Parts: sequence; structure tokens; C-alpha cells
Amino acid sequence: MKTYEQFLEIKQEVKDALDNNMPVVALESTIISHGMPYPDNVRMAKKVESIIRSEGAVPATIAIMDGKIKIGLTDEDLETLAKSKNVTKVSRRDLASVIANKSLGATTVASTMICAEMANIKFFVTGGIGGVHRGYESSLDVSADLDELSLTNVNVICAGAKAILDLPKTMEYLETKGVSVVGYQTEVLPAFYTRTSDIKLRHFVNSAEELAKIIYTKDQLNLKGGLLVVNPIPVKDSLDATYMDAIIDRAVKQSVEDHIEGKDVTPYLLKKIVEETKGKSLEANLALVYNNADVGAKIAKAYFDLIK
Ligand code: PSU
Ligand code: MN
Repeated sequence: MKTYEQFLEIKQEVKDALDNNMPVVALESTIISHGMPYPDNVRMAKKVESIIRSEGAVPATIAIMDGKIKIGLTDEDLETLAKSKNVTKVSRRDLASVIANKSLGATTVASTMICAEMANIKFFVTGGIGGVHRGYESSLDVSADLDELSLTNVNVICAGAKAILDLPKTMEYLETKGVSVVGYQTEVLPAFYTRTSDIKLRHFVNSAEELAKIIYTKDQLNLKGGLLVVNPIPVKDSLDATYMDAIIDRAVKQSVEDHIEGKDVTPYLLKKIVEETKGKSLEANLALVYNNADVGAKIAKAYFDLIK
């Protein structure tokens, strides 16, 4: 028994799937507690799980509760995370304290990867990852998500990174850390609310089967770290880039004026953008997460079909 297993509480449904080599897809909880307002957040969390199930995979939303890493949550757990005011945003550096103190914690991309790997889950669906923030030169703000992608062998499916970040620098950082970014039916980096950016990708695929082969090969090569799959928002849900750029610029400027720092930056910006777009950005955010859930489950399924 591994020493960390004493802290894992894996839902029976997830355990059964793992034992039988069935596809399991991990989901983060910071997107619920700090990424979207109530009650849209809990609606999102439940719908994402149902999309993954409808593709024949098992969802496993991850959070820290009662001194345990819970892998697979009940609807009641999701409601608690969505509603509570005192949920800690837990990244790698926060994990031990929040578990030891038995506080309620929502996992970011970085900590969800760590917990998923402990439970032997290979795939993880989210909306957007953290990255190198704009104004990095003075703040030194780089999300721990990026280093985690280079360390932890969990494959992450997202819609790129939000334009609240410095996208070219985020891509440079991933390159330095040796993280493979693979476009799913796109040759350029999608920018979350929009399908495209100026950044060309070095690797892209057209199908879940092609991705499954790359992931299988990466594992056989024993390369550490995760693969980052970037999947563009559907055309009908994407927003106008110029409109969003202006809103994001204002939100970033306001965050500097308001002296927002550290882990509060991302939630602050997400909230401001939803307010400024009168909910339009939230609708886009929901749509891209659902799309990622669909694609992520298909990739997980293709992978387990391949290794059978
Ligand atoms: N980007 C989004 N929505 C989110 C997040 C990022 O569009 O909810 C969350 C994720 O949990 C991500 C975290 O891991 O924010 C990154 O926070 P930070 O920048 O503080 O590392
Ligand atoms: Mn940060």
C-alpha cells in the first residue's frame, strides 16, 4: 500500500471502473467553487458528469473534504462545493495543509492532476488551464498548473488558456518544461472564448484514436508529465475576439489597481469578465466545458479500446 492511499476516498463506481480497465475522467472542483457563480456552477458540474457518462466513461470530480481526497463526489458534495463561502482554492502547495486541517478544499488543475495520478486516473477534463499572467515581468505570476503538466502523468483536455493570460509566454514556458500541447482538430492554439489565436501548434490530430496512440506511445517511452490537449470552443458558442479583448484588458487593469495578488487573481478576473459581459462569457464557458467533456470521454474511451 502506498502511504498516500490512507488519504484517498474513491467512490465505488470509480473504483469498479478502474479495476475493470474502463475509462475514467477526472474533473476539477475550483472551476465549481471559484470559477463560476452559483447556481450555474452546480448545474455545470452535474451536466459535465452526465455527458461523460453518456459517452460510456465514468466521471470522477475531485475535492478535499474531511481530511480526505475525495475521488468521485455525490450530488450533495457538488452542492456543498458550489454553495459554501469558505472553500479553499487548493493548488500543489496547499494540499497537505488543507488535508491535515480537514478544511473544505477545491482542487485546481495542478492539484487535480496530483490526486488523479494517485488514483491511477489518466484523463482529466477542464475548461481552461492557468498560465503565465499578463504583467509577469513585475508580478512573477505563473500558475503552478504549468509545472504540474511537466511533472505529473495525467492527460488534460481544455479549451486552451484564457486571454486573461499572456498566451505566447504560456506556450514558451510549456515548451521549456517539455509539455506536449496537441491540437484537437485545430492547428492553432484556441484561446478559450475564441477558437483561434496567432500561435501555431507543432502537433495536432483529427481524431480521438490518433490521440490515444500518442498517449500510449508517450507512456511506453516512460516520459513523465501530462499531455495537454487543446480543443476549440464550438463555432456557435464562440465570442468575438475584439469585444473580449477590450473587456479582459479592463479587468486586468482593474485587478492591478485593486492590488489583487496571488491565487486571488484568476477568480477575480473570471468574476469581473462575467459581470462585464452580462453573463455572455459564462454561457461560452459552459459550452466549452461540455464540449471538452464530450471530447475527453471519447479520448479516454479510444485509449482503453486501444490497450485492450
Ligand atoms: N481558468 C479558467 N477557469 C478556472 C480556472 C482557470 O478559465 O476556473 C481555475 C483552474 O482551477 C486553474 C486555476 O487550475 O484557476 C488556476 O489558478 P492560478 O492562476 O491561481 O494558478
Ligand atoms: Mn498565480
